[in-house]
Amino acid sequence: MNQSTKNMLKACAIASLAFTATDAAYADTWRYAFEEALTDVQGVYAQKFKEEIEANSDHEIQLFPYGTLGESADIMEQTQDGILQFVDQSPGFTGSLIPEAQVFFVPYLLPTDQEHLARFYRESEAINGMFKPLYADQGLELLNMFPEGEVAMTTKTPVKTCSDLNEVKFRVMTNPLLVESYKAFGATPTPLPWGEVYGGLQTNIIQGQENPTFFLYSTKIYEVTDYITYAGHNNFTTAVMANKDFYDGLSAEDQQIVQDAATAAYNHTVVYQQQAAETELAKIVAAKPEMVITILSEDERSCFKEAAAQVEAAFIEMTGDSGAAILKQLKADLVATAN
Ligand code: 6CS
Repeated sequence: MNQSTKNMLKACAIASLAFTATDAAYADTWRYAFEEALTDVQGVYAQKFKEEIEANSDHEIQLFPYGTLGESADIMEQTQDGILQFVDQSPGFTGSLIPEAQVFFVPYLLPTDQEHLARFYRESEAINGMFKPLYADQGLELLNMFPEGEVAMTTKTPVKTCSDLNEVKFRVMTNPLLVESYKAFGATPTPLPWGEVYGGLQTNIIQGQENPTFFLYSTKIYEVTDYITYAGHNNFTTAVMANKDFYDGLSAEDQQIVQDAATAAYNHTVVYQQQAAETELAKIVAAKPEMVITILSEDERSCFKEAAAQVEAAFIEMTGDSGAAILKQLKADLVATAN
């Protein structure tokens, strides 16, 4: 299918959604789009959310996995416009809309311990208190943020230290702080939507990217890179939200059903994703035994850790008092949920 046919089909799909969504507040089919496949972590959350809503109400959830309605930026726009009722968009993309959401890209801010992370996202005041009004300002009701696993760098050449990233065009999600981060790591950051990553690596337009392990397997990124490197510098954060006008228009009972479904989906997903990194890494090794997998030593991580201070300063510069307050609270929340 050529690009103009694809664009036309997408336009038709969106037009038909818009047509049937005129009474979204009263309809009992709610549309939910996310950035991954049905079997990926966001899909696991979405399926549980759907199961809970449908078990506890007469409403139906229609799921739109990655690619069915466009890129991450497209599904956010459709949610803000009220065409979709729910969306999962990661701060990696939301950072350009809500600059404070870039806090999740300060390297080494988040721990790698997944149980700590599961407590942190559930209980954090920064997430559940301070971020809510920032999302609300963009017409979004923030329901949950949750972890998808430690991110690994995948490259065509070995990475043992920052200087190995010199001249590497490294794909990042489209937010300015991630660009700062990979600049500080010594690479040439290249912001791109997800759909351009596999082809970009295949044609050598880019030579590296980062993502959690399960995604490296499910999207076959291991086919177009030869080295997987864990520096412990970040965990992938994602967020689920509703269109705020739609949410505010629900009855108190329906709002409670949505909140309960979000809690159930969260609890289900944090358990699921804890084992995903290990099982999916084993699948990569089985599919490509020559893949070189490296966990950097403390020594090897030192230049990445040193770069973190520069990225944190850039975050404060970009977001001012509001970002500084969120960062401070988030650090306190991490300490409070440590055990
Ligand atoms: O790197 C990305 O763009 C994608 N990574 C994940 C794990 N989920 C969705 C996102 O589009």
